[in-house]
Amino acid sequence: LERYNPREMEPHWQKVWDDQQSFVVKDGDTRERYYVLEMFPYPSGRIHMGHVRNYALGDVVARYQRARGKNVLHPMGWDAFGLPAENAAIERGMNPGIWTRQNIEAMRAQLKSMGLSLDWTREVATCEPDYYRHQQAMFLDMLEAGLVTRKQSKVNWDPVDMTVLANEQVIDGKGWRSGAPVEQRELTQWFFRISDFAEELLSAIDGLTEWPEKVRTMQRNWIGKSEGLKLLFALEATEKTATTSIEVFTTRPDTIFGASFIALSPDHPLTGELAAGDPALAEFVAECHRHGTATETLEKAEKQGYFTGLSVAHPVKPGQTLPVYVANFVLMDYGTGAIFGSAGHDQRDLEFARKYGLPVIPVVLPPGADPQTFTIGEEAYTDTGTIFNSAFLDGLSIEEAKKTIADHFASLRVDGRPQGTVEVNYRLRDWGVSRQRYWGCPIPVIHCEACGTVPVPKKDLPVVLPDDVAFDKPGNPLDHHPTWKHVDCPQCGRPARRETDTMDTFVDSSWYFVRFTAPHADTPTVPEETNAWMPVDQYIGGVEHAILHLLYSRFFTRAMKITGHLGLDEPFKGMFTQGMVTHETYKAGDGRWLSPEEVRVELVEGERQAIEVATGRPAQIGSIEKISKSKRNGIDPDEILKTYGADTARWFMLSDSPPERDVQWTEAGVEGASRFQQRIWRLVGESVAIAEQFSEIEAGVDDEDALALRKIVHRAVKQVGDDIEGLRFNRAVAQIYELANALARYVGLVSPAPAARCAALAEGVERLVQLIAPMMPHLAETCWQTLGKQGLVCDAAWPAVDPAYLVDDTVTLPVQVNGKRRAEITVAKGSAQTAVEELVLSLEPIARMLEGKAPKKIVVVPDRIVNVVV
Ligand code: ANZ
Ligand code: ZN
Repeated sequence: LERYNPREMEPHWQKVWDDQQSFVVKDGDTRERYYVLEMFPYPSGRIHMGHVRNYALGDVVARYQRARGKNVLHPMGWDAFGLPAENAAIERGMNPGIWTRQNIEAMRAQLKSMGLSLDWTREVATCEPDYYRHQQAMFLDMLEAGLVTRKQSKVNWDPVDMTVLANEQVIDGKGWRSGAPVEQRELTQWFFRISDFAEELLSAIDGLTEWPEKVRTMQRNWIGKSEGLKLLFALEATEKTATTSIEVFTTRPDTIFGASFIALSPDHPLTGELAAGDPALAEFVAECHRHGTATETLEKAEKQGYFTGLSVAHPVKPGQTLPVYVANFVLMDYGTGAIFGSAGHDQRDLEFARKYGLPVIPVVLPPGADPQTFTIGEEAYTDTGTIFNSAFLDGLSIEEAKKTIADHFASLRVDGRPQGTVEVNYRLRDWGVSRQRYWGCPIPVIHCEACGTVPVPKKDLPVVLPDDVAFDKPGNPLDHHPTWKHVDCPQCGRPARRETDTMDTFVDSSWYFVRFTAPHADTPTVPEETNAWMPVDQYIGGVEHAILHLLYSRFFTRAMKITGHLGLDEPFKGMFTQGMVTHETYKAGDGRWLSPEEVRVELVEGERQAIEVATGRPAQIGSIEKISKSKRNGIDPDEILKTYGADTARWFMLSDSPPERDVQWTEAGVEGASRFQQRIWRLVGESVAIAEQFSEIEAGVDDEDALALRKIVHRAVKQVGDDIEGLRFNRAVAQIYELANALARYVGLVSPAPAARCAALAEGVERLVQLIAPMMPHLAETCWQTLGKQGLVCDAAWPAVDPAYLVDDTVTLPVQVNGKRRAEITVAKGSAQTAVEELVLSLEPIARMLEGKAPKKIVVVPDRIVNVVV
């Protein structure tokens, strides 16, 4: 038998699937629908190993659900707008559109060579006017529905890239690409009002039962609900301002007796007022603005304060006052933009107090601690305990104290208002979608001096990005374009200016999964079609998208519902986040990182030793790391696909570790997968050869070995199905390995053999081929054909399981002839009557007694006894 040749067979089957449109959703298919989706890729130019893993996982689900008789939607597209295309344009002088479309071509070919069961007729690319015109239409609908606002806001400004950065793009206070220190600027921007949905997005998480708990927690934390108190502090009389009180937001009013200062945000109105008459304060504020707005940045930055000279009355210690500072760690857009500091029980407050010599008064006593001796050292005490040093709160728990103090302040008045009011706050901010960039979806509005902001009439959509743009100047090429932004106002007809901001690419990816349900429609969705497919039954992707992409998609789905495009709230029923692909790292003696191709790993006295191929010198084998450019430990999927074929790569991705964990790519692992592929091929060849010795395989009666094999086979079918449904692909793979082993052992046993044995083998091999089909689809098709089966295995129904074979125990039945015990048989518990009868008649002692005659009667008491009457 010849070796299996994936290089020949994989393109062959890919063409067959293509020609037969095997994975195209058919009109009028009324079977139960199943929508499986993997996160669509950014067309960077080449697929990476993370894609291989993601798409291998999704394809198993898709092919399995097809085999289960579902009408499966499994589409693919391109998240095609974004900064890298623009940077490539700048570096190579190439239009971002050309660069992107070339990359899509190349990557589509790569994905096709993976043999994924995708419906390519539904492909969408977010950079095509055919896609983004619908996004523009929905933007207008959202604008009308009050889901969009335009407001001044502070942004992270990258002075080198000349763009606004999302908080996630600010790393250690620097732009993620330029590395330049980020500044703060005020700009008028477009926002989606996601914060109005904070409570709804939070409470609906409870219903997402098919999501990983980890992701649900990340979503909850991001929304960041906190319940606390708004508290008014009366200012001591001063010349510096007419303001008479400061309002703070606190989640820990129970620590009020430990208060030692008030701090205002640098952007607080009162700060601004004071700074106008205090140049040193103005300079302090300016210094604060030289840092990014990212919370992370602020948290890491050293705590800085400026004493305003003002003070407030201590609200629970008559006659005492608290100094008012401006502090860099107080954000204007959270709570009220002002806090009271309780240094004993908040780390930031503690650092601040220590730095400015303010008192540290502990008011929460840890369980079992001695109130006489308990002090705060380097760390604030933030755990549970009993309130002390707090007059009427003494002895209460934190929760009790919170209630008591809330009631206390509710009944007092400052400036004619209740001094304390209960308040819920969310960390979730409105979603700023404006980007001062070319390669994105144009925001469809026009600014007119007379009419203000005017929506582009829907009949004028799409607002198409111009192709002829220049990147010779920093900033947004749409701004510098000679004609594009100059238009007439749709309302008054006077010369007006197009909005040159484009949308955040997270908008594009917030509804692509919806578009796949009606990718060619003239409207964003076709409600009957869309609602029939949605929600996505199983979504699979990287955990790096577990927060923003999913949250924005959940919001956008709601926005689409409100604007009449969709009939549901939650877009993803099942969510799965896969682990990363890792690889060993290698370093040359001089510290250079070496790529896996540049080293050869040998066994030297039982130890693995890397040798740099070019120099022949030993290299160091480093730690196992996520594949990255900087460590040069990348593996090019193209090389793997060429060398081993798609099935091997897919098999290895599925086999090695649970899909939610990281998988380490190793040569040895891939080699093993490749050997297994050949083993299956040999097994199929052997079983065909054995079958050929019998012109016709009749069912016959299984003997003990055949029965044992049937059990293994049916159990494997059951468990592989269960494991795939539970997304435990590595366990499914392990089951298949075991099945292959059992079949190989049986081949040794069976030849030459009675027909029944061959039938058991034939069934086993056929099932094996069906079980590997979702994972190694090309090999499976080849085997299917070799076995002489009709049609394609990708169209074959998932094999049925005979529950009789799943019964764990066998039973041994005494066999009587005319009431006298003559023999015994061992059968699976609950075996069918006829199967038992046949088996009994084939027993040697019984056959001898019958002397070729048929018995008068056989009585089978299931699982008990067999009586033959002659
Ligand atoms: C006094 C206090 C004492 C606080 C204590 C904490 C511990 P979460 O849970 O995230 O909502 N805070 C309020 N507004 C702020 C702002 N704009 N910028 C920075 N910090 C702000 O956090 C609420 C707590 O964060 C509030 O409770 C407040 O400090 C601070 F032992 O008030 B706390
Ligand atoms: Zn006008």
